[in-house]
Amino acid sequence: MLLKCIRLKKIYARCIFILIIIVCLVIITSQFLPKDNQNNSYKHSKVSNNLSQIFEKKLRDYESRIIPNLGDNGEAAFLDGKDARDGEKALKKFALNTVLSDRMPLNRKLRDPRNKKCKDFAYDPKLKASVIVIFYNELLSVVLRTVWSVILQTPGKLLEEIILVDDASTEESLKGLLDYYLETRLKEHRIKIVRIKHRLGLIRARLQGARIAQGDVLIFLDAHCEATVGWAEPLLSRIEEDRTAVLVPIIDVIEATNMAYSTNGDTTFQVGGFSWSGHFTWIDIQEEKDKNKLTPVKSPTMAGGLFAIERNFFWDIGSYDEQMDGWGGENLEMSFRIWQCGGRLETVPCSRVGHVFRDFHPYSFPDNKDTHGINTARLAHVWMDDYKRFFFMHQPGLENNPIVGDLTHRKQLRQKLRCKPFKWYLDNVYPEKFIPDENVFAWGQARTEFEMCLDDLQLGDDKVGPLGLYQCHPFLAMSQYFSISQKGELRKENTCAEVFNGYDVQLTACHGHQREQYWILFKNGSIYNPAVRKCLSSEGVDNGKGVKVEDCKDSVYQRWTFTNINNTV
Ligand code: LR7
Ligand code: MN
Repeated sequence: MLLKCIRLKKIYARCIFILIIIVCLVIITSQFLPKDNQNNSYKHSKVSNNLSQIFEKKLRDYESRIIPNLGDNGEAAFLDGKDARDGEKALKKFALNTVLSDRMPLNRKLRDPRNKKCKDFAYDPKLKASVIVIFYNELLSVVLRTVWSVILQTPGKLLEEIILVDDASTEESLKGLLDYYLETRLKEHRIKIVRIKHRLGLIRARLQGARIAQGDVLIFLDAHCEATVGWAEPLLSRIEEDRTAVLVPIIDVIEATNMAYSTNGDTTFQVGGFSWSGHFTWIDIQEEKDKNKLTPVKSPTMAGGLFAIERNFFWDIGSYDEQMDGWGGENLEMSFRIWQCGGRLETVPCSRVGHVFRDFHPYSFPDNKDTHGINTARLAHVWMDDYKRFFFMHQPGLENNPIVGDLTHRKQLRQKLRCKPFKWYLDNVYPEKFIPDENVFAWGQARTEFEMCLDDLQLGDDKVGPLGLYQCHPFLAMSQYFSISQKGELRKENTCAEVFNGYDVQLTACHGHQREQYWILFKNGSIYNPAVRKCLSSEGVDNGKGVKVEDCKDSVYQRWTFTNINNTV
């Protein structure tokens, strides 16, 4: 009996001992567990005392290495010796000189890049902005410089909050250290952090930020931007005037090599266009009346990373396509949707923000999926009506591909909002956009009797190179798609055949002034260039080489047959 009692006591003691150990373990691990892993926390979480000391030391070390005034006024900055060499290496790895960024003050002062006359506008908006900055594995100093620039350049009464959205970064410094920085260095500012547990891609990450925003206006920024003086006022004022206006600042370049803030002068800027391959492009302002304007200018599309939109309007007009993954396409989707469904997109010349343009993505994508292609296929199906044919000529593999996903909701949205057709958009918003098979004299393959076709030889759309000759493909591929435009250009989307030195034929940017870019297609199939009084010829041209112009004669080498001829133009 006694023995039994002693044994029981021992068991009790053991149990209690184990219990105590478990409790201790729980307490210890909860101390050390990074708080941000626990939840999609909306307020940055308090950093524990132990970690505080570590972070404080890290930040002090970091701050002591900052070189005062480096990069001030947005001037190019340079480091010497090993730092310079490390910077070069970093540039290759991150597409950004991270070494330099880490040594530059986080609150560097930029010069005012605006046109002087912008100061004459007396903006006095009553609206407040929620600035939403999304990031995935960005450099901490670059993210913080973005935050600082917003704080320094936005009057307090116009700034409701800054919302940082961490799209499940794996970079350690963006976790507790960032929280600690905000808690200690930017305590008095309203900054929230949304921590996403599993990477959502930039589209859904922006949505997460928008969901908790409380300001009247949402302003989205990439996490490597610097706002400049007076950037917010004209955006908010314009939205106050018209809540359906979605606005883009002039996006200046922060050089990835030396962090210089560089502009294209203070009057010239471009607006957004698109290519049929589904990419955003910069285009010149077409209408004379809009050139050199300082008030908002119509823009057919936007780049996507930096824009302001009234918060309720953002939701009313369909926010984003939540089924878009990763990166890309959402900018054109939103651009088309805004115009087609009753809003407008404008560039605001008196608002300027710098953006670090990187040569490549310093991050990888889960599953290596072509999210840009898939997302663009989605938007093509929903918004582009029959004009999607051009996109799918570039991406035939995506046309009937289930990978594109279900589109029911987006199509319903388009109906619900009674959005206009894509043709309306082209006619009214972007009339200068070249449509390869509309209002043209001829289009398709231009073939000779020897089954050889004009071919761009895979020349990039912004490059200059020979107008080539290649075996005709059995189907109409984009590389062999040429048109004779109403203006008499022999062209592709943005490049036109031009005669050089009276002999050579090159594809080069269409300039619209005709001369050596002017061609006449005769009934007998000859393509004549009046400026040099010669005809396009394939005589003696090898497969994959450039065609030329020669004196016109009745020759099989000078006869071209287009797939389609339009007699009505
Ligand atoms: O999975 C990801 N999750 C993210 O949160 C991948 C990226 N991101 C973040 C990233 O950290 C960055 O802050 O998303 C932001 C944009 O990514 P970038 O900077 O790599 O994109 P980008 O500047 O090369 O690309 C442009 O096109 C994109 C298309 O999806 C987005 O719309 C970007 O916001 C957009 N950037 C701009 O418009 C800035 C001007 C550039 C131009 C032209
Ligand atoms: Mn960017």
